[in-house]
Order: sequence, then C-alpha cells, then structure tokens
Amino acid sequence: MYLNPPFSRLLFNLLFVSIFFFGACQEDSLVNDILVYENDFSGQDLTQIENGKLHVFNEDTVLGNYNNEEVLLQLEGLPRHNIVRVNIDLLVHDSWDGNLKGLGGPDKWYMKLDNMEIINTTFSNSICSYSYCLYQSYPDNYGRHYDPKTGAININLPGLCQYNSESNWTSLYKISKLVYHHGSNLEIILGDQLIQENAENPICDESWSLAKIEVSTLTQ
Ligand SMILES: [Ca+2]
Ligand SMILES: [Ca+2]
Repeated sequence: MYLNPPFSRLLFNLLFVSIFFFGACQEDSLVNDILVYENDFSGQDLTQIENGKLHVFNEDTVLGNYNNEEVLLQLEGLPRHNIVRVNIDLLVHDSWDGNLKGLGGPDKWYMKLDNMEIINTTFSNSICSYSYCLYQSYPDNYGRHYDPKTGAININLPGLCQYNSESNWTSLYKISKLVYHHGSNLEIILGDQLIQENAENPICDESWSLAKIEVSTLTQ
C-alpha cells in the first residue's frame, strides 16, 4: 500500500511515541505477567547468550566484562503477548566519561530489541565540580545532560580494573523497559561504543557487566 509522505511520517511518529513512551501508560492495565527468562549468572548458564563470558565482581558472578562489544540473548517459544518487560542490573566500571566529545568520549551504551533501539545513552563515573562536569545522558537517551551517576542505585562499589583498589568507581543501575512486542521469538542486544583513545588497555579503562537480566511477557 502506498502511503503519502505526511501520513507515513505520522504513522512513524505514532509508532515511535508508542514505543518510547510506553512507560507513561498505566502499568496496572497489564495482565498475564509471565517471567520467561531470568539469569543472575550464579549458575554460570550462558546457553542462550552469544558472546557470553563471566567474571567475579565484588564476590558476585556477573556477565562481562565488555568494552566495544555486543551480547545477544535469544529467546524462543514465548507465550502469546503484546508487551515485553526487560529488567537489567547494569554495572558501569571505571572511568566512563559520559557525553564528553573527543579522545575520551562519548561513552555510549545501548539496548536493542529485535534490532530496534530501545536505549542509546551515555554513562559517566567522572568528576563533576562547580566549574567542570562530565555529564551523562542517562536516564534519558543520548543528547541530554545529567550529573554523573544519576539514577544509579549504588555508587559505592569499587572499580573493576583501573580503579580496582578505590571505591566509587563502579555504578549499579537497575534499568526497566516496557516495549510493545509480539511474536514467539525475541532477540535482545546489549552493547557499547566506548572511546578511550589515550588508554593503553581500553577494557581496563572503561567497561561494563551485567549482574542480572529478567524478561517477562505481558498483555494489555
Ligand atoms: Ca575514561
Ligand atoms: Ca571514555
């Protein structure tokens, strides 16, 4: 069917708005909340994960760590649904620079569902003083300016590598997204585009890990 440009643009805008602002809808109208995948990596189960690797951080087995990499979680045989909820415990390690442009950044992290970008943001663990601040875009998408570690639920963790002997160099974020989705298969991609051109060992300078991921299907 041919759609004239204004109408197709309207359709696109409606789709965009419905995907990205679903969180504003009433969650209490959702039913059939079924947990279809849960992994805190304590069982070392990586069977549905491509590019999965494990390490121990702060006495906890976690997925990672990653620098300029992608992880793919593949789920099949999902029950009938029209919405999925993805909950993630994300660990942001060491010297992320947020929105900084140049040799040090921006330091981006993203999530895609079935190749559709749901999150594309930056994180910062760096300094923020009255005169100089390396802002981050989270909890919004890239382009916004929030103080480093905004939205983190724990900022007192040690760094992983470059700052492994210092506290306050890993930030833990609990991220939850509701997204319209139907079909029995789902691919979730998590990845980063970290920039640290002056670092000898990039993954030691900046990296991320996943402490937990939960996926649920729901109907509205
Ligand atoms: Ca850095
Ligand atoms: Ca950087």
